[in-house]
Amino acid sequence: MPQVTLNQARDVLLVVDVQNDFCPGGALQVAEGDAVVAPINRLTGLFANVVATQDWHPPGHHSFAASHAGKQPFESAVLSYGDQVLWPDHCVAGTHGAAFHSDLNLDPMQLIVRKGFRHDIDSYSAFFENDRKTPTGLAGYLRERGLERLFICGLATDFCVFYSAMDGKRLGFEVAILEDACRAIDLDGSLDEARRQMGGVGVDFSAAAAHF
Ligand code: VGL
Ligand code: ZN
Repeated sequence: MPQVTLNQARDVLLVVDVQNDFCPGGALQVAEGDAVVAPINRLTGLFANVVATQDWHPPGHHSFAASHAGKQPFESAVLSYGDQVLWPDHCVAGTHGAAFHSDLNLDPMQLIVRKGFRHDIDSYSAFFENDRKTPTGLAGYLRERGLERLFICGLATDFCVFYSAMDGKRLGFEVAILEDACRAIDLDGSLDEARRQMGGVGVDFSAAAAHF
């Protein structure tokens, strides 16, 4: 869809986790994570509706490798709700690492959804925690506002962007990924797998930040 025409009454930009810990120098740095800031600042000026998410964990969160004896970051563990990648400590509530990148313009954000704040459960998706059923409240917010088509950008393509897109489709929203305003962690092929699964459920990859 080169040259995207927005329907401002029903379209919403979802800006995922553009936080210091996911940018170069951060605890869970994503290669070129900070490269999403400039395109996102341009996009937020074009959409009438903008929502952001913020990864927000208590100290000693269950998704942190350091909370599991003998486990290293990027290994997996089986938790009560299923498999979970174990991460370096990151996005601890109130710390510099959890803060948004300082160049990200927050003024257009109408709602900031914090997620991952329960000690025992991680939350990649903007819609559901990693048990796939505890809601964040975002679906109700979007529905009450009549917002039906999501354009997703931010970090990381293969985790929080991916799960948000899959859940968005599952909940009946139209979903497009602005891949040039996303960057990936790419753990053991996770980016290709995320693309494959998103394509399989009809997530739209044809739009890009450069088309606006
Ligand atoms: C994320 C891993 C752990 C993300 C958050 O924002 O993609 N990834 N927490
Ligand atoms: Zn996290």
